This record gives sequence, C-alpha cells and structure tokens, in this order.
Amino acid sequence: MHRELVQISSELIKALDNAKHVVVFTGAGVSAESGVSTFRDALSGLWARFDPMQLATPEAFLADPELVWGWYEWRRQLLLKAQPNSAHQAIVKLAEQVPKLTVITQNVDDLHERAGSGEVLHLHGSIFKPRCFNCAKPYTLAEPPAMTHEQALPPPLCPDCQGMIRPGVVWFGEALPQAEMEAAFTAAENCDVLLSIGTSGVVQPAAQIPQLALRSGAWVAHINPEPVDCQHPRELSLVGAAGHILPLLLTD
Ligand code: BV8
Repeated sequence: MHRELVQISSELIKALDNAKHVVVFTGAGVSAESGVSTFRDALSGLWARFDPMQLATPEAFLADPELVWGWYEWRRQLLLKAQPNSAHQAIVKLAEQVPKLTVITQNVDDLHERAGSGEVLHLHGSIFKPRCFNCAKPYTLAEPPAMTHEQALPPPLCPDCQGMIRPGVVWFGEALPQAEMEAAFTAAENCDVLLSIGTSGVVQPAAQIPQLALRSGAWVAHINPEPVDCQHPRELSLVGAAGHILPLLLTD
C-alpha cells in the first residue's frame, strides 16, 4: 500500500503545542476540496477567454457590467451549493485546542463561517455582501437566478440611487478594508505559529502576511500540494492537500 508520509517537523508540533496565538491564513486552495475552483484555475465557459485579473477590476465592471456581474452570480450560485471540507473543519477544531486562533482569509466565500469558525477576517471582501457601485449602500440579494449555463446578467439597480449593484469583493486596484487589514497584520506580528494554507502568495498586500509573522519570530508552515520555497529555519513547506494535512496537526 502506498503510504504517503508527510514529514511534519517535531519543532512545528512543539511550537503548536506551546503556542498562545495561532494564525490561519487561507487562500483559494482551502476551498478547492469543496469543489470551488481556485482563483488561478482556468475560467470556464463564457469567461474562459479571460484572466481573472482582467475581470476582477472596477474597469472591467464599468466596461461590461453584465459580463462581470454574470461571472459573480455564477460563482455565487456554485458557492451556495458547495460545502465546507475537512480543512475548514480541522481549522474549527484547532481553535478549540489553542488559547487563541485568528482566521484571515483572502477568499470571498463563507465556507469558514459555515464550518463554524467565529470571526473571520476577510481581506478581499465577500461575494455575499453586494453594494451599490455608486452610493455604496448594502444590497440584499435574492437567491441567485437559476443559471442553467454561464451567461452575462444585468446587475440589479440600487433602490435608492439607481446605481448598479456590484459584488462586495475587493477588486484589483482597490484598497483592502482598513480594519481587517490592520487586524490581520497585528495578528501576524503577535502570533507564535502561522499556517499559510492554499495560497499562491502572489496577491499583494495579503502575500506579506506570512513573511511578517516570520520576521516577528513566529513559525510559518505553508500547506499546499505545490512545495513552497522556504528561506528561513522557522519556515516549513508541508506538501499536500489542506484537507489531508490539517487533521494531522490536531491533537486527538
Ligand atoms: C491594492 C476578490 C492598493 C475578487 C481578489 C505590490 C506588488 C505587486 C502588485 C501589487 C502590489 N500592490 C498592489 C498590487 C496590485 C494587486 C496585485 O497584488 N497584483 C498581483 C496579482 C500582481 N493588488 C491589488 O490590486 C490589491 N489592492 O493593493 O490596492 C490601493 C491602496 C490604496 C488605494 C487604492 C488602491 C487588491 C487585491 C485583491 C484582489 N481581489 N479577490 C474575486 O475573488 O473575484 S484576489 C484573488 O486572488 C482571490 O481573493 C484569491 O484568494 C486571491 C489570491 O489567490 P490565492 O488565494 O492564492 O489563490 P490561487 O488560485 O492563486 O492559488 C491557489 C493555491 O492553492 C495554489 O498555490 C494551489 O497550489 C493551492 N491548492 C490547490 N489545491 C489545494 C491547494 N492548497 C491546499 N490544499 C488544496 N487542496
């Protein structure tokens, strides 16, 4: 039988056992085993010819609101059908095993919350919190239209000012929410262990968080099927899927 051995250093286990504050920093990979395509997976259907970086911008939305709104509604509909996976559940269990755990996510889904994580710092907003592009008033979405196929959709209009409703996410070129960013950076500076789970570490300024924790004296473990190049004795790459690796880090 093929036994997949994941070398989890005894120092990391000791650091976790002694940790007073653990930070979990997640990217799209933590939702991959829920069937949610990661941000860099090829886009499908109508949007296949686009790079997500091109679509996830205010310029793209203003240029073609129906194309961009349709993409988000398609993603929202898929997310409503997705379930949290064993990685999300292991993070909830970890929170019961350490004195303090802070969850920071780049994801716009609500799978951490649906698994049972309490406060989640969303650095890139939420696909479930749309607002008016013009007056920023929050908008309550009805159930997504039954999109039988990937299609462009006209965004709803704001009941107050008739502006277009936009997804409640942070687009490229937009500032991250100040309060969440400050809380995330403070947590990274004050934690003993940071688990960086399922992120390609490309998007700034979120990508600075693991290095900030490292510089502040924490252990940093990257959990990813792709090995992550580590430059520091307290930085480790645990190669594998989050849903497989995270349960290994829990005490019984
Ligand atoms: C800003 C919401 C300034 C939208 C997203 C400095 C240097 C270079 C560039 C910049 C810089 N500063 C700013 C920039 C520009 C830009 C940027 O970073 N560009 C990069 C890409 C070149 N940043 C910005 O524009 C940011 N804004 O800085 O504003 C400013 C200040 C003041 C005033 C005005 C402006 C805003 C960035 C936010 C963009 N929005 N999301 C949406 O979702 O539609 S980012 C988007 O990418 C998602 O949130 C996603 O989470 C995120 C990052 O991607 P990952 O999560 O890492 O996902 P990815 O697919 O890349 O990787 C998945 C990983 O999982 C892989 O490694 C894979 O191996 C792994 N995996 C797969 N399966 C599993 C797994 N891991 C574990 N288990 C598995 N089973």
